[in-house]
Amino acid sequence: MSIERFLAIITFALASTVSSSAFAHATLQSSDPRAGGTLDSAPKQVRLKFNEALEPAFSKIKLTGPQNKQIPVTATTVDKADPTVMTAPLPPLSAGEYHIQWATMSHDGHKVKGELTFKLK
Ligand SMILES: [Cu+2]
Repeated sequence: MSIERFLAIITFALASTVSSSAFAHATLQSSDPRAGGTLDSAPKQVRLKFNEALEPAFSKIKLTGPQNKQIPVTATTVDKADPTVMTAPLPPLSAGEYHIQWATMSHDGHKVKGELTFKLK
């Protein structure tokens, strides 16, 4: 291998490492209610914790209840003290299965979304 080719490979490897860490997407790390959980009492809010800071303008939580009914979630907020966290207050919920759908964008401009389910006794 020539020295030029060797340097080209090293440069490419370094560039890939830098870009993958600088442009990693926001990923959900934990949630309350937690995914797949069964609750004894109705949660008062949804709290989602991500691995990086979120853009408030693109951060939204939606809730679907039993019989696929849309539950109005009025205000999704990105925590000012910890911008990796978004929360939304919930109206009173009755027993059944619920789906939380979330969408957000990290500072690198990549939009991500996901869904999780919980049950209320
Ligand atoms: Cu990204």
